[in-house]
Amino acid sequence: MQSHTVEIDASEHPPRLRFSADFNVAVPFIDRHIAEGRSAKIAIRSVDGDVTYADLAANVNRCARLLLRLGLKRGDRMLMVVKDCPAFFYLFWGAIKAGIIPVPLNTLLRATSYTYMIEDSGAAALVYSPEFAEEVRPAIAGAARAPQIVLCTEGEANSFASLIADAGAQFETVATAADDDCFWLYSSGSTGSPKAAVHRHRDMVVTSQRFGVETLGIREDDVFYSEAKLFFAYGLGNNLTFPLWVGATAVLNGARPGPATSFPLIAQFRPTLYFGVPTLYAAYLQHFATEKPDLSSVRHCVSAGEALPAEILRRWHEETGLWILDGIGSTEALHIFISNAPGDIRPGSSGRVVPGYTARILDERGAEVADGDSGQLLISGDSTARCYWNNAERTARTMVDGWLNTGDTYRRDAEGYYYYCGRSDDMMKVGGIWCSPFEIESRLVEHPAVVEAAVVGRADREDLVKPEAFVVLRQGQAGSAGLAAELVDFCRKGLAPYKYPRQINFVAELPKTATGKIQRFVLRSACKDEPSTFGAP
Ligand code: 3UK
Repeated sequence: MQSHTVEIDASEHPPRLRFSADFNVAVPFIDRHIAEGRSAKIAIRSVDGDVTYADLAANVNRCARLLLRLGLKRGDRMLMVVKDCPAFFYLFWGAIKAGIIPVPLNTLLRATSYTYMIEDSGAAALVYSPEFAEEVRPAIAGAARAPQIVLCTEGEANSFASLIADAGAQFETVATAADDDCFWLYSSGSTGSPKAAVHRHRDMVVTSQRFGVETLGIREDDVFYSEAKLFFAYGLGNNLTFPLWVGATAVLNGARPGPATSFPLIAQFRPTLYFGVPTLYAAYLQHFATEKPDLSSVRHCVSAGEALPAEILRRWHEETGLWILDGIGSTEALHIFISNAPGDIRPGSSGRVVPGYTARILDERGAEVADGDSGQLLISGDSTARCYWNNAERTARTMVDGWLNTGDTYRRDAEGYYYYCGRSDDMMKVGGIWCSPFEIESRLVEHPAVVEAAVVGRADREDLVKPEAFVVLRQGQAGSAGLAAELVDFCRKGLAPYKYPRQINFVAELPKTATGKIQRFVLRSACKDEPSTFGAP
């Protein structure tokens, strides 16, 4: 077997994947397309122009050369605070080709979160898009140990764009193995500090093949469009991994997703595969009254990140004639491991187990539950993270004997369809993005009027979860709509912009256990029947 190749043995079901001894995943995803004659094919499209497979391969090589020339070494971490643009591809794949570990970060975060990740990762380099300078620069200044190399992607002398222009386009791939560490992705923790899932070279092959090819049926003539950004595992799979696995085309949106930016892209580039999140499907349905995009190019719509309410699926089908395939994935599993499939859709269900993965639902004692009963969902498969970086305790709790505890409560019916029943911790998904109640509470109590706060998720009219706060005010402070608006604004300024309570309830005290722990479940049930005091503006 040649180096850096993967054989797919279709005589077995699911087909077996065999990796060569030397295996650097940048070769099958980037260089293979040149060898297979796709040099002139367009790999990436955006409003800034097209990038062919030949340009992509050359720029990946230039990036790999540049990173080594700047002094980075094999195994070093390179943080990326980069918007969806071709440079994201060059950096991510260029680093991998050179044996450097790229770590894409959520671009919506604030400086304190970046400081934490700089310190936690011990990163040797950080690359950022100029749009995020305002949070990234103070984050570096505030870190106990700053990365030795800091690069802006464009717009200044010595930016990444100007430096790679001068680099040669040839590069000798650094030899790695399929099981070697390849890239990391941070995921939020319930206590507020994020943890990095360490992924291997093989993992992107597994997700592309198992979910991409074998479940969704992705093909070379597909055009991919993902509303979820590349820094999310969901977006990374949808728009960076899957298209490059089958030699297809990705459409990038460098701006915030929404009708104003997405609809023109859909009209211009006519995607065949559309990847959204429930909150956006719901928002677009609202928007259809005024404007409706031409979705006639789309073969399949996919949804993940949070459960897709059956009603949104029904209305989307009514309005567009298209079904949405809901699937559950995670940063730790890298992509979707239970999913609905074309021609096999159960509204309100996450679907069935994706080929190559195994799922178990366990009760509190660790025994498998009967069909119809709910319990903890565990999965195993070849794309799951090796560990969390620098967090043995968390790794031991979440990843046991090859099984990944998802933290989700699920039930399975007799036909093998899985139904989401909620989280087993206090974490919530807002618009498909993790939101820690603890983080919002910590921000609220920084406000001079607030003594204590508790945040829980509340389902809105569309059945999508939004954070709601219960706030105890300092003596002499009176709750008012004005103060509620001020607290919301205070959260929006200090936290990632989506992490703010949509409702504020002023209460005299919070329900607590004998040991003083907030009983969020009491507040959650209160949410169900009582109207809220003050809505967010
Ligand atoms: C929740 C869902 C119900 C669930 C992701 C596709 O969301 C992704 O990764 P994250 O690490 O979050 C994982 C958690 O999100 N969840 C995701 N999808 C669904 N709950 N129905 C769904 N369809 O709590 C899960 O544990 O941000 C999604 C691909 C890759 C991903 N990383």
